[in-house]
Amino acid sequence: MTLTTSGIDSKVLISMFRTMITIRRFEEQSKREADSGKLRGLHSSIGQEAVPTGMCAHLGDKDFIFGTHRSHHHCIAKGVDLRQMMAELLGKSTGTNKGKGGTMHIADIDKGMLGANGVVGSNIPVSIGAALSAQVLGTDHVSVVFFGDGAANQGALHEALNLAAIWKLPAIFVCENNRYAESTPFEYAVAGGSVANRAAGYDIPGVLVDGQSVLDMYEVSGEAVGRARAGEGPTLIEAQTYRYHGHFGADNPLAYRTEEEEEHYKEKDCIKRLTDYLVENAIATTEELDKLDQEAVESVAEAAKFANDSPFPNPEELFDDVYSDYPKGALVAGMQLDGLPDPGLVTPPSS
Ligand SMILES: Cc1ncc(C[n+]2csc(CCOP(=O)(O)OP(=O)(O)O)c2C)c(N)n1
Repeated sequence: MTLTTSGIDSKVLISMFRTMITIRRFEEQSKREADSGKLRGLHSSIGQEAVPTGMCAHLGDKDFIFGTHRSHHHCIAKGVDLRQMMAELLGKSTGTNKGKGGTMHIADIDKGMLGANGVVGSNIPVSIGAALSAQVLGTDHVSVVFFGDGAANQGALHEALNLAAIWKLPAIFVCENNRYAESTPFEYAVAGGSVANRAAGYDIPGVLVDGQSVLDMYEVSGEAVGRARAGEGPTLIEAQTYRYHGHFGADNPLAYRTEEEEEHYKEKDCIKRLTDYLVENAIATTEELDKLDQEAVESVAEAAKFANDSPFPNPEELFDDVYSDYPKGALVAGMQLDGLPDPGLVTPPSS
């Protein structure tokens, strides 16, 4: 291990650079696919790469994360396969969800990515269920939920914070405050001026962090993950970040914010800052980082080719994987559900 001035192993720093540049190149390709009409409802995460990268650098496949409608960066940081992701974006049968989830509903259980979700705030209570499963099973796995500043105003956050606090669940709440919920400014919609401050009401740590600094994100995430693994309970993190594009690609962000504001945040770009740090501290050369960038471009291009060449799902498979066969042998977060009553789920119509 080679510790740097930041106290972070140089291999971890390079790995985080690779993750962030891969997210950016993936999102650029996603936009090209959307512009050519093959993908609808793209919510770009460009600008926010450091938030899940700094957090997921502390997580393994057995730890859980939950995302939002804007979750490509979460998935990539957690190690979801780029080819399967891009195929999912294009609705192809080779996608993570066999093409039935699309950009807003990517999930990969094997990687611990338990789901993006288009319903704002909905994953917050689900995430503490996963945290509870880890506690009941006695593992040291943690559950992390990412959500936006808009979602922070959903009552579900408060219910989940309360339960996680009283039961000391291994849960981490990460608010990605990108300053807008669609076009509504944070200052207008969020009382008290901070999401992190809300932790005080539950007597848990609330941390405000520069979400455009992957070094800072890595540090606060490490503390939160350490607390959760040690049985010391949840942490609420508010990462201040910015989305460079509009809410979902078809809106004009300059209708509700200024070019000066956009420039202000772009000057603090997370990839540029890590690049400068790595070069100035002789951890990597510009040429080495350019090579990693080129590798990211190539793997994204390969993912796009794979996705474009893949078939759409067979219409006969429309109802496959839609209705669960729970409780017959179903596994939820590693928990066997045998013996639970038959919930009498609806069977799909035959025609
Ligand atoms: C329950 C619910 N209400 C409203 C919407 C419509 N909607 C989609 S995204 C969004 C804004 C969410 O803002 P935020 O949580 O800050 O996330 P961001 O888009 O900034 O990443 C809204 C209102 C929705 N999908 N679900």
